[in-house]
Amino acid sequence: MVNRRRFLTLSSLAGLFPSFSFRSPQSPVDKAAITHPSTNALPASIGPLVISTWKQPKANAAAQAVLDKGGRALEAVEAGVRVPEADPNDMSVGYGGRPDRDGHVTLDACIMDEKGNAGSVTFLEHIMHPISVARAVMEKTPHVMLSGEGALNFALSQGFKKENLLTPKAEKEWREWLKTAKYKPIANIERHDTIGMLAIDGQGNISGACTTSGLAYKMRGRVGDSPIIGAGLFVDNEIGGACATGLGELVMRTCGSFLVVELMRQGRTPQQACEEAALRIVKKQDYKDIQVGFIAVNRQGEYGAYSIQPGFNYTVSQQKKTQVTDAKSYLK
Ligand code: SD4
Repeated sequence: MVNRRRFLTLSSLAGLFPSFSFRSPQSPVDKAAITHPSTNALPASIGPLVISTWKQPKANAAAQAVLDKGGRALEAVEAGVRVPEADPNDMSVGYGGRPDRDGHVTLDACIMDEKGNAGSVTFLEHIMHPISVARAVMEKTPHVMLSGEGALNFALSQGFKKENLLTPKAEKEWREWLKTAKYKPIANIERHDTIGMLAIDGQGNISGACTTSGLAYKMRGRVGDSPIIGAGLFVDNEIGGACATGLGELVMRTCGSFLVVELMRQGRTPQQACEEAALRIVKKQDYKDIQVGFIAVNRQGEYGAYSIQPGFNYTVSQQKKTQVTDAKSYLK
């Protein structure tokens, strides 16, 4: 009976779509449809483009400087996100980041290139540029992700310097927080600056980077979405790239950035894909006081952004112009 019903559904679909062919799960993949990423150059007119989460004109400028000299998108995103990593006033990333509830600054970062290579570090302490350690994981180890002590030891073996990342300002705020120690993230009040950055270079190749100190006053050992390939960042050179920011737990549960890229693969524009991924979260999870934002770019150089709460913005640099734009949001 079930089989008959399934057969009827399939045959009526076939009637509606004469060119529709049914593929059994065992069917071989259509190899002709697979293109090699490096053969997929963009039309030159699209030109280099950089898009970042939040207000990041300095980071975008550093990325653009690399692209203007003909550099790779991978070099550009690394150079770009290193700017907030070294900025003590950016309290969601790298040096000066807010610590965990025990007063330790622990960092998460990942990077992905146009060939689908990926590198990531999680729960990394004492290293100012986790994005460069993530790149070294990608390029110099057979692994994708290193964590905690192992990530630190690897970084030191690569010549990275051990530093104290807790600034007096971040320590003072943390000690203030300790007086009540109520842990509850509040959308856009606990200021977010986590940077996710996507770039398209002059060759039409796409890369992305994401780096953060994670949620302020998180439990020790907590890792968010930002260093997780497919959650905080995903790039597929044949389609485009996406980054997420906000409460990582909600992004991880929905494989947010991977979802955005897959929705673009199915034909959504970057804007539609960001909206649909955010709606997926809204539909399944308690989002009322919680922020999640997505940015995305496709191979045609179209981009989009969307968030659950108002207050999310993003920075685009293209043809020597940089613009910060408020993203559309689900709640008004
Ligand atoms: C996290 N997604 O650790 C990060 C936080 C963030 O801007 O994006 N802050 O969950």
